[in-house]
Amino acid sequence: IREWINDYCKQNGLLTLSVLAVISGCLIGYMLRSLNLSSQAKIYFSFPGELLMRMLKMLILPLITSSLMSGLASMDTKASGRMGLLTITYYLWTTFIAVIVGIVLVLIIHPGNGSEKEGHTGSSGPVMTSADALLDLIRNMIPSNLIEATFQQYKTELVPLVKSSTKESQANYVYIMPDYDNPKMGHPVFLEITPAPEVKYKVIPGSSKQMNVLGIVIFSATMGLLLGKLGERGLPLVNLCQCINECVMKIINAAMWYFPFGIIFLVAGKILDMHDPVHLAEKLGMYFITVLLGLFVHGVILLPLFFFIITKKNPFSYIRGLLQALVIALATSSSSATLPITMKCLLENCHVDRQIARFVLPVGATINMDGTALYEAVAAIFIAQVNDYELDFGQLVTISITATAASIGAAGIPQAGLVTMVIVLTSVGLPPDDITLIVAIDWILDRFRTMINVLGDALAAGIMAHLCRKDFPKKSERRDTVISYG
Ligand code: DAS
Repeated sequence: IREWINDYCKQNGLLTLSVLAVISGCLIGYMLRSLNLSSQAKIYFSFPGELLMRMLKMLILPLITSSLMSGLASMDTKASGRMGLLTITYYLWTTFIAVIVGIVLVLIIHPGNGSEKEGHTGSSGPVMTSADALLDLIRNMIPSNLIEATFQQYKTELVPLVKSSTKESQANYVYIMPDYDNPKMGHPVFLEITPAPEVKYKVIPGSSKQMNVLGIVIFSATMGLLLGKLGERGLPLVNLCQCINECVMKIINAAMWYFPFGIIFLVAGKILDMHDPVHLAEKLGMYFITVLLGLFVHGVILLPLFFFIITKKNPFSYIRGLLQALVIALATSSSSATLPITMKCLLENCHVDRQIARFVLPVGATINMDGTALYEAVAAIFIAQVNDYELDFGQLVTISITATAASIGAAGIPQAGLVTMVIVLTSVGLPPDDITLIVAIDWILDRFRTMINVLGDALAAGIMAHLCRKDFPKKSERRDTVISYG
């Protein structure tokens, strides 16, 4: 028994601790709600969870740049070109399938029937067109200042766009994305306030300086490919990236033992902040179930089926090696923040070739968001149903395309999918303000869709490792080869 316990702790100790941390975080959060803590006390209580998020955020830039630059530089361009094309094609295919799953389910279940729209006025003031929103996303993908864009991550200023002298006194919704860097804000996921009638806020993608990792990925991938062409002249930088990459993985190993502790406070702090869950769930229950059912069908049935069909391997033993990353995705609701753990799981538990993981994961964490795409399609059609707005086939096709595009543009940070949903809503003439119908429970659904996003990326890496096994035969570490030149 002692040996079994020893083996179990070595293999699954951290995973078990993390799962127990999520469960105890929920229980502690619900118990503390009855104490009606002050907002200051909530901020102090959430502090260990904030440290966890900062640790993970700190690793994103060095991990992505060093992985992509060293990974691509040591690949031969023919092989990396083929893998890149296969990866992007697979990502687009699975994202589009996720959207179709979502649309079919929301049309069958029809959750938006009979939901009353409580005091929601249509959008007033400048309406964000889908073209503006789409342009804004592309604008965000090419940050004018790479370093600044990185540090803008998770920061979101909500710009008071419309200072209307409206007289209506309905509760307006000020939606503030989690701003971990601004302690005054604590962790407000959603504030329902009734500001003075003269001010009405709106969320638009442009107002959120959410760092879009895609800009960094494009830059790093380009640098990696160019470095590969430099041959020996590029070796010093390639070696540097290899060393940074290995050091980052060692830091991750060390930081991981803090994660269960941080997860307890991160989850409990969120629960402390949330609104009356029962009241909201009554109204949005069917919508909530529709999204979760869609994520289940896509993540537990379709993605593993694709994996099995292509690799002829058991997908669930592969997924078992990813459980730690899926728990972190659930706790942090951020694909980017989970990336270091996903990388570690792929390399150590799933034994995916390092060069493939270094390319597939960072690209996937930014453009491959099956969970988000499914969610945005379901949410848009749910909002149409609540508005008794019958969508025709052409509009459903528009939603499937814009939901795919919006998920590609969403950053891997908490609730990014909600912000990019403006594109989908405006593309079929729905009022963007109706986001407020679903925002209160978005932070819960965000966790599950982030899990599916991470799962999709990791399964893609396993599929690419199978399809490109001839291009990247199992060899001793590339680093030794490169260093020997050095
Ligand atoms: N939280 C995002 C992610 O990290 C997903 C989303 O907001 O839809 O993948």
